[in-house]
Formats: sequence, C-alpha cells, structure tokens
Amino acid sequence: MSLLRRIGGCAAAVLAFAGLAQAVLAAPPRNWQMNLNEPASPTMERIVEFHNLLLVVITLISVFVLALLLYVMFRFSEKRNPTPSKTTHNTVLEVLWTTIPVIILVIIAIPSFKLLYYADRVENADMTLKAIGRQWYWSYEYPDNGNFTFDSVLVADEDLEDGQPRLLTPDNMVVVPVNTKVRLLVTASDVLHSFALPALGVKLDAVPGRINETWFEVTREGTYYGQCSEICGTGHAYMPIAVKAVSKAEFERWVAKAKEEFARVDAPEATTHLAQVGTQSTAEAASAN
Ligand SMILES: [Cu+2]
Repeated sequence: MSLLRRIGGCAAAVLAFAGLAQAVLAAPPRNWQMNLNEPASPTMERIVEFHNLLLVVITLISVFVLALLLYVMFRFSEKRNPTPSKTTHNTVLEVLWTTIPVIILVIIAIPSFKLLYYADRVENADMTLKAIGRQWYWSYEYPDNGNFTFDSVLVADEDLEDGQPRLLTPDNMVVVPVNTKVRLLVTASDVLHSFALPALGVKLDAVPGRINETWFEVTREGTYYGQCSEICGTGHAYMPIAVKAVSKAEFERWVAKAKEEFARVDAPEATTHLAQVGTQSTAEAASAN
C-alpha cells in the first residue's frame, strides 16, 4: 500500500511542478525556461488550456501504467509466484481495457475539435493581413488598409541593435492593432513555407498557388516573434516573423506612413485587381468571338 501512496505522491508532485511552470510564465524569457510561450491571443489561451488538460491525462495514464508494471514485477516474480496461473481470458478486464481508453479518447477529442474549429477561421474579421513566403523572407500586404506592400528581411548579426534578438529581427515588422480580429491569408511565391507565431497560436503552411486562411487577435501590446516552420531551402533559418501589436490609434498612424513608404508602383490597386482580371478575361473572350 505504501508503494501506491508513494506513487500517488509522485503524481501530485508532477502536477504541482506543471502548475508551477505555468505560473512562472509571466516573466520575460530566461535560460532553461520551459513550457509554451506566454499566450497573447484567445486561440493560444485555449491551446494552453488544452495542453494542460492533456498533461493531466498523460500523467495519470503514465503513473497508472508504471504502478501496474512495478506491482506485477514485485508480486508475480518467480520467487513470490513459483507456479504461474494459466488464465488467458478475462471478459470483464477485456471490456474495461477497451472501453476506458475509448472514453479517454472521447474526452480528449471533444475539446480538441472545438479548438480546431475555433482556430480555423473567424466570421467577422476587422481587417486582413496577407503574408507571402519567399526564398528567404516574408512579404506582407494589407488589402483593406491601402495599396502597399513591403518585404521583411532578416537583420544580419553585425547590424543588430541592443535588445534585438538574433535571427528573429527583420528590417520591417508586421504592425497590427490590438484587440482586433485579423484575418490572416498565407501563401508563397516559390516553395512551401510555414507562417508560425507561437504566442498567437498561429501555424499555417504557405503554399505556392494557394491561399490558406486563419485568424488571430492580439490581446496585449508588444512584439511577438516567429519563424518559417517548413524547411524551404538554405535560407530557411533566416526568415523571421515579427509582429508588433500597437494601439488602434498608433496603427492608423503607421498605416498612413506605410502607404507612402511602401506604396506599390508595379501593381494595380489590390481591391480592384480581381475585378480588373474579370473584365480583362471577359474582353478577351469577346474579342476572340
Ligand atoms: Cu521558408
């Protein structure tokens, strides 16, 4: 019995440790820090909650299986059990070890599917951000904020300023307003990339010739870093993602500046582009007839 009690104590310690690791997350990053990034979006908050649920489930299962193994090794060793039983079937046990795992999987599946659909897309986005993966940098467009686009290229180690993290700092950051539902469109112009922002719970493949959609809402002002998460060539490690979340007023000021600084000269207005393509093909069809 004391063995079981000790195992129970271990399980409690593991759970307490997991809770502790969660509690120390609020501080800035340090060496040897564990656990997920501190969440800064409703999606990531839910991912962390789901992760914590799974942590409890996986700990209980591991401790239970370990306890069974230790008990069997001790109780049914050759010394204590010289003539083993020849039992091969036990209906009750077989029904139990089939149904209990099924129930556990259903308990996991329900919040898992809810989360998948929650993170998938948002009905009423306040604005759209388009990220285009390229070898090896990201380009961004703000289709409903103006006809501008810019590239976001890694700052070399020797050009970093104080406080700028190495391999995570691009020359131009993505700027978004806080507490705003941002529809995120992700595509690529050459090979597969993946747009990943751990603190916002975003990870989406960038596929040439295809637009993938997700969304995020940053709940706190600050800078959030991510990286390309699809091995895309020799520059794969050198195409960081940096999102600066600012107040809505500050975002408006940034948009006004970006419209001048990053104005497109090579392409038609983004919002009318599709309409123009439509008219063109109709005109071509008409002239062909
Ligand atoms: Cu890439």
